[in-house]
Amino acid sequence: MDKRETLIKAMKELEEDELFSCMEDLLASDSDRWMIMEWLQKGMGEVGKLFEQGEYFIADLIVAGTLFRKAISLFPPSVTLKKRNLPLGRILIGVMEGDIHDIGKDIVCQTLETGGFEVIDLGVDVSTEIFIEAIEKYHPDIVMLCGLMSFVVERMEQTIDKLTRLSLRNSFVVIVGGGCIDRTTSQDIGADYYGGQPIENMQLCKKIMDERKHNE
Ligand code: B12
Repeated sequence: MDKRETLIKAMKELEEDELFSCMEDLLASDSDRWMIMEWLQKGMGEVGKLFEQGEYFIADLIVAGTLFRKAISLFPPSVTLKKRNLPLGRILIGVMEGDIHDIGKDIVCQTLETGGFEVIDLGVDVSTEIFIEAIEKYHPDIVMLCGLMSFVVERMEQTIDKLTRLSLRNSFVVIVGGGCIDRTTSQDIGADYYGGQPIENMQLCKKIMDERKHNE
């Protein structure tokens, strides 16, 4: 079995020793962190499938989440750019009400901060009202709505609608992301963009900020 298969299988089967020995080898060989992350995520997807099939229980999801976080904490710290005088832009981010999955959101935040953005993280289970209060308080350039549970797509749409009705919608760009949504649905619910994977999302944010500065 190659390293990719070993890592995915160890994540899927929640084999801690195997997972960390494989991580050690990959890090020692200077493998790309985004590639490792993708493999870990694939393993997480398999965990999700086993949960759906009734073979895994909620306790297994908790173990999977803990192992994933521990695995990615082994990456050497990224060179942070946030010490520059001005951040590239201000981003407000939160996981929609009813959803407490935050591993993906945290990776997105970390990537953005490393890339030089100021990130205001509202955490998980964030209601429309909390988003509105925070938007009025912080005046972000970009608002990111996140979720993994399918039902939160409707909440994303309701939140975007409410922001439009309050005439707040034009002052920032809305990006949606997380496993609950895809590009097509993001357009259906009135978001400006679908964020995709963290690096792609950061590049998108840089492009948005360039355009905003250009239009000032
Ligand atoms: C770990 C896990 C948990 C952990 C979460 C721990 C934590 N602190 O986050 C715990 C145990 C808490 C949990 C609970 C539950 N879970 Co759960 N969970 C998972 C699991 C296995 C992995 C999720 C994960 O962290 N993946 C790794 C991260 C890195 O990947 P990611 O989230 O996709 O993020 C990446 C991208 O999507 C993107 N991204 C993420 N967010 C954003 C945001 C933006 C703006 C952008 C641009 C990009 C972006 O970047 C990330 C990095 O690449 C998934 C299975 C799966 N296929 O995802 C199920 C899954 C999400 N859970 C599920 C369910 C059903 C539940 C529970 C209802 C179970 C229960 N009966 O109680 C509860 C719900 C709790 C709630 N109300 O939210 C279902 C959801 C079904 C659905 N579609 O609605 C899934 C899909 C499992 C399944 N197949 O059935 N879960």
